[in-house]
Amino acid sequence: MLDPMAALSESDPQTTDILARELNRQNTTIQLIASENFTSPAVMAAQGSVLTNKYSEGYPGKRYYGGNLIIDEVEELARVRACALFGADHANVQPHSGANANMGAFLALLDPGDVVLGMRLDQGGHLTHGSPVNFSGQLYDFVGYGVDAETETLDYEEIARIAREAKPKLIISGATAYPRQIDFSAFRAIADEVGALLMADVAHTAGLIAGGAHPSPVPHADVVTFTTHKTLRGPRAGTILCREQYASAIDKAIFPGLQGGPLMHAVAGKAVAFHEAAQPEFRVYAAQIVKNAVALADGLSAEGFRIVSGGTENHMMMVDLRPFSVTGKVAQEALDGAGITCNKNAIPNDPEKPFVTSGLRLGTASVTTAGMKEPEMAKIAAMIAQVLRAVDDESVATKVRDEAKQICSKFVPYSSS
Ligand code: DSN
Repeated sequence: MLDPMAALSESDPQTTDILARELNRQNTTIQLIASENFTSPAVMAAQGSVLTNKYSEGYPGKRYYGGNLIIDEVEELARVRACALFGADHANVQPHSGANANMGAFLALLDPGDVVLGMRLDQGGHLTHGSPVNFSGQLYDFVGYGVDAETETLDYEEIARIAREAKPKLIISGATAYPRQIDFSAFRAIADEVGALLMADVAHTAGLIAGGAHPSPVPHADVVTFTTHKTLRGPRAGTILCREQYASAIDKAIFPGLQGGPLMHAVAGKAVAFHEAAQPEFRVYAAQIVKNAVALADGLSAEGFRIVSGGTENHMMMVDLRPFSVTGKVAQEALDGAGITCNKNAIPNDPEKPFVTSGLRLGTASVTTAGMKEPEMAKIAAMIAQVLRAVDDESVATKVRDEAKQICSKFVPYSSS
């Protein structure tokens, strides 16, 4: 039996040491980054397999190099499993990442200069939804929508008004920092009214959708993109789903349009992840992620934090830190020192610069994989409050770090280590 880790420790002690320390960090500190998760050893085995050795430009049955008969099976398996999991007509499982999946969708559906409507980055959208520093904002004419200033939720009437004015060729629904469910049927109605195509970027919620804990965009959107490593808990990569009429354009856009040889070890990891997400226990997992997010948001709210939009309906919450008079940057660093990993994040209409921010984005996919439930969320909320009430107090950081380690010792993501 191949044992890549044993081989590594024999041949390269330095790299082995780094991996061992990172494993220890993941096992002994609390992971609250909303876009992360602990993928399964089975997914990791696929990713660390001999499939990394193979060049497979093209698609199953139509490859440029020989020796792909077996590889074809794994890509077909991943494609069939993705379509079955999400009820889609077609899946392209080759995108190396979510950004590549989005770029592939744009290449397939748009010409440079076309008008696209997407959520603004400073309101919760993604870099690839038209930021001027990203290819999307440079190649296409993006118009942005945000959240309502009062409710901090999407205002579909306002989005419709902007769409009528901008007449986009494509509308993007989806976000990286939005704690509420998204009404894809409302987006479809807007797209139909203005004659636009509809793309849903569900990178964050793909696992919730697969597990029935968030509505699916598949019946409504022409194209759906997502990463496979967030709530879906698979390998670090991307996938595109689309209606049959766009299948050929999407496939051509990814290869040869955008990428060369696919990462077949990652494609195998996706096949494994789609299989895992189709199991009944994944539905229980997805529901628990949301329950944990609600519990964490409630706990933080009781501690005096302001939760953007008043709560959460998915795996994440946006925490306004201004009642504690700390910035996102200071809070992230203080929590890091106390064994709680999270990221600073702009909240809607944030007065601070993007590298400072007034907010934190917290997510519960990883802690839920580790087995934590509502009682642990209440403890974590109290620990976050203790640290952020005394960001310069090393004794508080030490006490909370010990507490985090103790909680993690009961909920170890990779217990065989
Ligand atoms: N970095 C991802 C996230 O944290 O949401 C988006 O690309």
